[in-house]
Amino acid sequence: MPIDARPYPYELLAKPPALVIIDMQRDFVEPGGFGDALGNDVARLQTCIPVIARLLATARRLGLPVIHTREAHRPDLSDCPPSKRQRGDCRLRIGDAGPMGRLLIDGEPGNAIIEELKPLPGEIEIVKPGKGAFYATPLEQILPNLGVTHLLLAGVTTEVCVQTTMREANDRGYTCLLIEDATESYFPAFKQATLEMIVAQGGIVGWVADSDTVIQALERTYG
Ligand code: C5J
Repeated sequence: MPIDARPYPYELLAKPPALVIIDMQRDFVEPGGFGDALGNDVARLQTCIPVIARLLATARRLGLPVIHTREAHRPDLSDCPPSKRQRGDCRLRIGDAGPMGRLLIDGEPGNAIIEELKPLPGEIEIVKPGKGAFYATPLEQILPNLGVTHLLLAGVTTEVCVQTTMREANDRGYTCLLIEDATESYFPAFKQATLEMIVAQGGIVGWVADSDTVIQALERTYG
């Protein structure tokens, strides 16, 4: 049963797609984190939390593989290029101490995935030093082991880590769909532009659909 998507229906196979939830961590969605230090209005990102929570509950109930990602650097910053740390004109930089611990550092309270979307034991959590989830991570080995060919993407931010990951996956042959109300950006125009870029030219990067449509199709197909 296909998902009614743009630019045309997205086929669901007998083997279910994986739900990939990008960087739903306190550092991006809560005041006092990395996103806030860069001068963004983090409240904008919070609107997609209940949507992703519904998708996550559906994926768990239907037995879809779930992959969470988290942008993080080692405490010694050995995996953080100086060019990334120096970027921007911010009060606090990656590795500096903020109200939720050191910004964007693995193991700090502010780097954790938010409580509402916390991974269950056994779910895969990819810790990534870059914007894309394939760069310097084991994701490239994990997906073939799961037998997954199709990815449903959600998370933040649409035009940075979500789009980078979707493009990386598309180049590796994965058939990707971005769930449009399950992703958000600090910049509404960038979100909209990303959605349009993905579906342009016959779906040059993949497909886009809303969460109700995705959930209904998943329930009909795998329920
Ligand atoms: C950013 C992300 N925006 N998760 N990271 O730096 O999109």
